[in-house]
Amino acid sequence: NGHPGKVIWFTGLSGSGKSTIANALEKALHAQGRRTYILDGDNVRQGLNKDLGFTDADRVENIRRVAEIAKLMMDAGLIVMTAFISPFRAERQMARELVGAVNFIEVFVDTPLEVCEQRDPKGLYKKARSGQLPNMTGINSPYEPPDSPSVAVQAATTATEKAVEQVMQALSISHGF
Ligand code: GGZ
Repeated sequence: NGHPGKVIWFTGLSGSGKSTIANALEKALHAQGRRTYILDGDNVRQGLNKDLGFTDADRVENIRRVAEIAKLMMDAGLIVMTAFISPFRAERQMARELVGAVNFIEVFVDTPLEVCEQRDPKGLYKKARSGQLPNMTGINSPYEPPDSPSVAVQAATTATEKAVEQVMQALSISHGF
């Protein structure tokens, strides 16, 4: 079943719940004694990728570097979760090919824009709506939903623990976990 490590690639809008589900999934994996790491904006965009913003080109480069790091960490035997918007199909496909399809689980956190916009914990959607933030995903920057993700979570109407079960099930079915 491929590599002992895996890459669980979350994709979805800002505020969709990617990090929440990744963190809950990490707890479940730890309970099974597995070693994990979560890559997200907080630990990557503040450091390695602090030269990058939110233009299309910068997002492409952000995701390219994230995919490369995820692969290295997977090679070290970790279950790596990535929680980035990763708005473009082409870059997610690139990540899948780099990591190897057998080791790659794509999780679409499919929360409607209206719900994300209502949550708006950082006020980014409001800023974008009022014309003060260019390139906000879903407002004035595109999001391309996956065509055939391993898992699609309706996070607005699904309890986090249920979402974790969905991902765990996908792992066991297609990856021999
Ligand atoms: C989207 C933005 C933007 C713009 C700042 N568009 O909800 P958050 O705050 O904590 O997560 C979002 C994060 C998105 O960064 P990613 O690295 O995941 O994006 S990508 O995969 O497209 O490279 C959001 C915040 O950064 N943020 N400005 N204009 N999200």
